[in-house]
Amino acid sequence: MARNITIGAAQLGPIQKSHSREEVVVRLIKLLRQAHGAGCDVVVFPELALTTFFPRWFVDDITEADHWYETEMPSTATQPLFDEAKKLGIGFCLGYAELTSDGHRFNTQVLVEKDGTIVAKYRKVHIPGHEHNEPDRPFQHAERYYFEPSNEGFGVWSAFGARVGMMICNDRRWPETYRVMGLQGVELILCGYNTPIHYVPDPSQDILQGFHNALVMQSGAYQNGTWVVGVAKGGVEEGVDSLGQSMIVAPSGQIVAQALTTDDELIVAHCDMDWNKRYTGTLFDFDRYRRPEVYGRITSQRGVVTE
Ligand code: CDT
Repeated sequence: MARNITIGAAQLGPIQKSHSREEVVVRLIKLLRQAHGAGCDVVVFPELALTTFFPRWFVDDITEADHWYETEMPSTATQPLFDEAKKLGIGFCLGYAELTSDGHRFNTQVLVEKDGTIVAKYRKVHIPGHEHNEPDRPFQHAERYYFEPSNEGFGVWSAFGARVGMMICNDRRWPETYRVMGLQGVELILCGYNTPIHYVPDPSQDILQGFHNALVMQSGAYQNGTWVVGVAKGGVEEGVDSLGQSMIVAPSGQIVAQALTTDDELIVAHCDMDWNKRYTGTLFDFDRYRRPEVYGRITSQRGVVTE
């Protein structure tokens, strides 16, 4: 029997500083209903989908930023989203800033099944940007100040009748992210992102943002024979322009759906989870062809060693 999942990628346009969580949740529910109308089994929202991308500002006392974080999920503001999804029988994946009861700060995504149960929580592993205030920048990317990197790694869970994994934004640029999930039989990877077009350390990359976004997700999908769903918060947010181009990528590496705007926009694809086997059972039959005995440096070494 074919294992088809209809997936909605619910791109968001900008969320300004003045927008409340309640206002954002109204937008999320609108996209959720649209996804339900399109027959989606699951809808994927972006990274930090409840607030503006606050790491663009630095505050000397981090507790002044506490209001950007969720201390529980569902929270009071997001409960209507959880309730509506359960009522409609549609799953979802939602990114948010998490502040734990013992004071840890993570960039997190939650995966919710069609019956409303929380399947898994994923905390971002690769934290980009900088730790300290860099006042000469036009805007900060202080994720390394606001979030600690998760040591929990990349899990893969059973959901929607498939093997589902998660990654967040910068994780998608690292091949290890996909391979660790590929080795757990992942069939579908869900990823939210916020990618400013202007890359301050090397502006020559600005014009390539869309190319690099597609490049990493298409190659990650193909090399691991998995579906990849990348969902942006795009558009001009507090003066910073961010990439849209949300996309759904097949295990062949082909883009099967892509957003046309940088605003709230739903794209949908009917995804056959058995398509994966054409790749994982042939060219990328890991058990037959991989050579882990010569890949030791991948896990024993972090930076480049030339001698
Ligand atoms: N949110 C996130 O991880 N963004 C980064 C921006 C580049 S690093 C400043 C990304 O990899 O898209």
